[in-house]
Amino acid sequence: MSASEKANEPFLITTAISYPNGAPHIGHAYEVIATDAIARFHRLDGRDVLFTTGTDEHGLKIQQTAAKAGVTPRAFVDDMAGRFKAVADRLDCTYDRFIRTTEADHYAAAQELWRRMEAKGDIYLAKYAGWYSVRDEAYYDEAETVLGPDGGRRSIKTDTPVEWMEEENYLFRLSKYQEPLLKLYAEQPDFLGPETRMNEVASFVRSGLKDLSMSRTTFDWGVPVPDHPGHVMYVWVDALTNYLTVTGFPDPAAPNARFWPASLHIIGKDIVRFHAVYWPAFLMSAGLPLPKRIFGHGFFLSRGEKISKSLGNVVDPLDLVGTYGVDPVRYFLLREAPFGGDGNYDHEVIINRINADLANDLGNLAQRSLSMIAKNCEGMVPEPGTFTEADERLLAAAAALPDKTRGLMQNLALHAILAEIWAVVGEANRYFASEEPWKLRKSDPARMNTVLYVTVETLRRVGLMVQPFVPTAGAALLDLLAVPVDRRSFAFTGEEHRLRGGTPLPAPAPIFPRFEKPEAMA
Ligand code: ME8
Repeated sequence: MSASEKANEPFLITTAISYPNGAPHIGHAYEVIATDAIARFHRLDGRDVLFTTGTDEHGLKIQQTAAKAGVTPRAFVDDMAGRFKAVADRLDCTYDRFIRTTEADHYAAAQELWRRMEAKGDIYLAKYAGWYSVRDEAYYDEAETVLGPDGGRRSIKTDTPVEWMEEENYLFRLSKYQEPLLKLYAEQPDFLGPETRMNEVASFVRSGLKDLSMSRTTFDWGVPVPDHPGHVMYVWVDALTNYLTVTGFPDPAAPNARFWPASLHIIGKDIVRFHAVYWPAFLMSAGLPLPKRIFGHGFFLSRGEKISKSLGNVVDPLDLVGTYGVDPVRYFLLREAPFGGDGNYDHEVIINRINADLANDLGNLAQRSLSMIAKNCEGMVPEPGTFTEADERLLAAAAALPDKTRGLMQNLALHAILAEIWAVVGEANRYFASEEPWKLRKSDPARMNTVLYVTVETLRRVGLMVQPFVPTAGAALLDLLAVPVDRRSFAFTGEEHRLRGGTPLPAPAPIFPRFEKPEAMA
């Protein structure tokens, strides 16, 4: 939630839409998992959430890749979109719509946005020439390119080959929006995060904006420009509009119309300029409200190297999940790197995280306390006696989690939320070890009951808070604590919803098994 937002407003949260010209990789997985965790958090906190993700299916690159594969662009994207959707499903992502830019309602939205910008006088026909990168679907200035070792020119920023292109196409008066954009950044500093990205974008805009090429005539795999046969929209114009399409734009009476303006666009750091410069400029031109916030997350690298097909280190998210399980992969990706910074992906680090944080700290504590209850308390939540200072301290630490995590969520500090939750888990482990309930069984069973009670009530609150991040394990833990499914939102974290002594509990079962390295990986 941005500072300017109220807790009861509808909350549209989106991922970037992926290019389906290659298979889904760990970067795509990271983005959709993080966005899902944020969406789940707000839903559990009682907000009206619309969460969308999808595929960006037009452009020359897709047309060329399909041609190479010997199929039509349509058949190609149909197949690939299914693969991206399957990954989001397998990662337990609770998107409300998987939007594909080849869908009919998206064409209608993109064409209407175009018409409004044109009606405003912001779109004009001109001859455009420049160094064009097919990979980036973008033109570069000569100064933004260098001669590569093969004698061909490349973009300095993205290291992709560029070729000289000249076409007559439509341009957007981006230059007109330089001042309004700078005003936006100044008045709404949380429009774009993290702060470093805002500084980069503001200085890019300050250095001067040139009008933007908006249509292509050299290929036809795109959304037709309305009333101008032979032109298709520049793929970014069409792609950005997906965020409006999902709200039913342009129909003000559409069921999802209340979700515009979007609350949060989650994107990677490489596409910040498109979202924080072009997108608000298009919307200003069309007279539409601007998204409240954009956040550019970092990149996941494989042992410090960029993930790329040529380096042969592309990680298939389905393989990763097959090896480690969905919740461990979600936990690892969100815990490993500060959201906004880059992360390193490494098998050893994943295994350590799974075994230390999940299996030992949380899994073992649940297993030990719940098996003691099964054996010594007739399988029911024990009745606590008077709380000691140590009991109160642990319960208070757990009770502070919802407010602490809400605060951190405002800054999208997902890794810090997990660190806070696991700090309480650590505290609970120290408490359990120092209270030694297994010794109290004979010497002071009433005190044993209290210690076990405090431990499982702490686990209940932890269980509620981990749901956005590790949904299956969170649900399993709450099942073991007999917390009814309709009492799992953050409204139930409070004291008055504590576990009740005498509630029968199911037989304990492990929630996070240890990861044992198969021979082949050792
Ligand atoms: O950019 N680590 O699509 P895309 C983390 N279609 N995130 C990564 C990553 C990595 N290694 N590699 C890519 C596009 N991403 C456009 C978006 S939105 C209107 C159009 C992120 O498939 C990347 O930053 O290349 C982007 O947010 C998303 O994955 C899709 O990238």
